[in-house]
Amino acid sequence: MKNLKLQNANRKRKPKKKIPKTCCRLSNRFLVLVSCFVLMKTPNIDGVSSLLTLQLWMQKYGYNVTSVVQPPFPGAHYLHGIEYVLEEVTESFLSDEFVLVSLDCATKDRIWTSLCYSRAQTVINIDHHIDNPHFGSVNFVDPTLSSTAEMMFRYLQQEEKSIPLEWIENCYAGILFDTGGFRYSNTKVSTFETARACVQAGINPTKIAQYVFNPGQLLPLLPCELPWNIFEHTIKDKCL
Ligand SMILES: [Mn+2]
Repeated sequence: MKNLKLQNANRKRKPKKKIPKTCCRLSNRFLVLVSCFVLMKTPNIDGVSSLLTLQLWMQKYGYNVTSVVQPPFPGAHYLHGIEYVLEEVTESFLSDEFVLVSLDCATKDRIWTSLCYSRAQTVINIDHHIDNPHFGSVNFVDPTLSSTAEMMFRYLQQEEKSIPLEWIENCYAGILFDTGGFRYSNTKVSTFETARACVQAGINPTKIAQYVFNPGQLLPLLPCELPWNIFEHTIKDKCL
């Protein structure tokens, strides 16, 4: 009986819309990915990590993707794909038709940058905030999940046969950040299930926790294409 209930719950969770297919249908292959602005000088790791994961995912399908993230990046330098992002874009850059994908933005007013939003013909809204008013042309909004990064991981699980470890590391960092290390009230049984799947896939939770909660304040901005193990000792020496 319990198993049946679980199966039904899982069936309910399955999204009707698929992210790559939706992008295909709406875009002439030019996508602009954006997240929200933050007042503090620390980056919103959930927004940036889910954006970068989607960027890597869409690049796999041959999309021309431009990602725009509010600087500074140092606190997010460890995320995979951060080397591709721009701080802002000009009006002339946005003169062609494009589809805007907004990640982790509770309202359209929080999108970085507002120019990207005002110039977009179509908006795909991917978010987990309960008060999200579904401002997109297409909306993927799931307030039952802890974070946009967790949403992204669930979509990847449903839509991809195998997920690169780098993408999972990004997602796990976002989940860890938004739950405050599994301490906030958005931490649910399902959050631990997702975290379990990430660890089972091979991520190193200790290492990612070091990056999320001690993001190398004293370290220079290191090139993120370096593999994780090159940083490990440096992080241990300087931060712990
Ligand atoms: Mn979030």
